[in-house]
Amino acid sequence: GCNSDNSRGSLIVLEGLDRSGKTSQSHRLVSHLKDKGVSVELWRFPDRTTAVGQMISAYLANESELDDRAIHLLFSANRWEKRSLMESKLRSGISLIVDRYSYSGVAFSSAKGLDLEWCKAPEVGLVAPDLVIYLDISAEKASERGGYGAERYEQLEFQKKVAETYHTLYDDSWKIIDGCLPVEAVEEQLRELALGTVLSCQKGKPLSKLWS
Ligand code: FDM
Repeated sequence: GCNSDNSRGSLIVLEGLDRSGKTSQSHRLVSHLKDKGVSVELWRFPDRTTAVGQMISAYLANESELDDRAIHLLFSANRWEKRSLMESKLRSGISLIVDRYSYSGVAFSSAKGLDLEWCKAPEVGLVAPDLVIYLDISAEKASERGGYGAERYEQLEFQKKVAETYHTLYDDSWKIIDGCLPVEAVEEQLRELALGTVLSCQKGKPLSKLWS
C-alpha cells in the first residue's frame, strides 16, 4: 500500500530533439502533478549550476573547444555528481521529472560518430528511469518551429543524425508521443503516463540501474 517501507518517488525522463517541446511540457507536467498532491521536482541535464555544468555551458555556447570524448565524459560526470542526491530524493518519496538524461548523452555524442557502446559505458550504474518518454518530432518540423538559438548542436543536419541515434536507443519500455500533436493532447498523454508510473513506484517498484 501507500505506506509500505519501499514506497518511493519515480524517475521520469523526457527526451527529444531540440524544439520538440520537452522543456515546456516538463514544466506543465510538474505543475499538474503538484496540483494532484504528488511531491515532485523538475530537474534537467545538463545541470549548468555546477562547476562541471559551467564547462558544459561554455562548450555549448561555443566559448570553448573540447575533444568529443572529453565533453561526452563531462556530460556524464554532470549526471554522476547528482546521482546520490537523485537517489535520496527518490527514496524519500519525491518524484523527479527530468528534462534529458543519459539517452541525450548517447544520442548526441554518437551522432558525432563516436562508438555507441563507448558512449554508453560511463552511464552504467546511474539510476535507471522508471519511465522514458520520447517526444517524437522530425528534425525538419522542429527547425520550422523556429527558435534554434546559437548553441552548438542547434543545426538541422546534426539534429537529423541525433534523431537517428535516438531511434537506435528505443526499446519497448519507452513511450513515444507524437510531438506534432496539439500541446494539450501531448500534455494529456504525459499526465496519464506519469501518474501511472508515480503510482507503481508508491507501491514499491524497486529502483534499478542503467542500462536495464
Ligand atoms: N546534450 C545534453 C548532450 O550532448 N549530452 C548530454 O548528456 C545532455 C544531457 O546538450 F543540445 C546536449 C543536448 C542539447 C544540449 O541541452 C543542451 P538543453 O536541453 O538545450 O539545455
